[in-house]
Amino acid sequence: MEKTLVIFKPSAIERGLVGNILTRFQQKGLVITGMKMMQLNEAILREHYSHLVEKSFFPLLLKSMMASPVIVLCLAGKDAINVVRLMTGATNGREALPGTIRGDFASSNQENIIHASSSPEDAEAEIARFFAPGEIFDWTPANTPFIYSSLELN
Ligand code: IDP
Ligand code: MG
Repeated sequence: MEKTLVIFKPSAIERGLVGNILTRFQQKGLVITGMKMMQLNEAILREHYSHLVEKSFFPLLLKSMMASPVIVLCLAGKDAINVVRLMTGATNGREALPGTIRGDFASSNQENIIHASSSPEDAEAEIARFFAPGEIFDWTPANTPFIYSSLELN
């Protein structure tokens, strides 16, 4: 199954949204294969957001992402990267569609509740960035035949 990385940002932690968002992922049929709380620092954020380090808002983004511990999550499922991005919604919470996580919980470009990997290359690098190999559990829930048809499970 494809894996993707999600970060519950300080905006999710501070606002008590962890349970709600985790429930959404579980209801969708995504499988938790790794989960832990950690305090991010500037070094890991410069790597994670390397595409944004030159932006004028980057210092504020750093501060925002270090404002509290975060929870990192490795989710598995068929097409999990795309499924989770669709559930996440547009970057700016004011433009994210209702029904998406950002559309339902965010009103900001920066304070937008979760991070989700945006490509297979990013997902692989991000999972390795935030998890040691022994922290990811490859397991198959017993309910899998009720989540996917046998044709979808090859
Ligand atoms: P994404 O999280 O939807 O993939 P990216 O463009 O990769 O969006 O940006 C990473 C994060 O940087 C966003 O989730 C948001 O927290 C922050 N960010 C992006 N653009 C802006 C901006 O214009 N102002 C403030 N923060 C921004
Ligand atoms: Mg991104």
